[in-house]
Amino acid sequence: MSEIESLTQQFGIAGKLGFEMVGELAAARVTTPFATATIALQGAHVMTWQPAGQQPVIWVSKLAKYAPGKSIRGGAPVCWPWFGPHASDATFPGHGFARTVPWALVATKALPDGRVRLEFELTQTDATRAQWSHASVVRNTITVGEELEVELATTNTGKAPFQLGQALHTYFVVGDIRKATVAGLEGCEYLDKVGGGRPRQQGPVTFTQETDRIYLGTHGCCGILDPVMDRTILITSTGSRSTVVWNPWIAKAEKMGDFGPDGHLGMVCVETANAAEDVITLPAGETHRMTAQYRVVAARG
Ligand code: TA6
Repeated sequence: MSEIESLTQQFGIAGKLGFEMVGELAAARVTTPFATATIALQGAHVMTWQPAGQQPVIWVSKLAKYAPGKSIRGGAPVCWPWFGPHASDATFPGHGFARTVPWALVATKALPDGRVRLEFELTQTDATRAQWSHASVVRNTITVGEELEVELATTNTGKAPFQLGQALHTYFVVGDIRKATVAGLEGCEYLDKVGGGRPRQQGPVTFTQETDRIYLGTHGCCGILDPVMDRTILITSTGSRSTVVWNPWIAKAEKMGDFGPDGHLGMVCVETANAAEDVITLPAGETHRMTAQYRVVAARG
């Protein structure tokens, strides 16, 4: 029996949840009256989400690669158990290993209100334990409906506290980054990874060059205002003290090689995170839950 057949037999829900290969990766395909979505088992990685009657909300590059051990350019990558470069070992993968290793699908459910929920658990291996020796369990629970809900839950199953950095590194579709803005971060201090320093955000975030900022002490609600697509993407979060805003702009996107021509124009990352000085110290036996909810509202009431 193939992996797809086995997944279908164990977790499929007729008319709502099936499984297919996307490139070399097994993926769940969710179909509800409210939205469709695809989620790769590798990384428990939401690749697409499109509410009914809407254009796609989650951006994925036309040049994205779908192969074991490769990070997908786009979607909602899970950055765990650290964000950015590893604190002491430059050979460890940026943003942690979670997004490029297999996760096990542990449960699926068709909810009474028509949404579909999938729960994934990262499968620890000798390779992951070599980079992260702390006893822990991490689950990513994704609920597909008119809103997309993602909950990243980390449990410390060991005997000592550990530090946890994490992000839902979500790429959103915008009509033209030069006209889009991000509201809700006004007054927050941010680590400017392009210009340096810790400025304070004045007014909405606008995009005229490479933008790579870790907003600190953020309060769980922001929005991407898109006048070209005439919509706002609302992002609400819990268990997150940082918000990362990123657009690589022209040179960085070209250098990365998997954005495609002018790929940077149609996307922006607004990441629900605990990064930099906002990392979490998780006591033994406790669970930290970080959630993000995405919803599209028409720009005009
Ligand atoms: O979240 C922004 C960022 O940290 C940028 O600095 C850039 O490196 C981006 O993530 C993409 O990282 P990736 O490892 O997915 O190519």
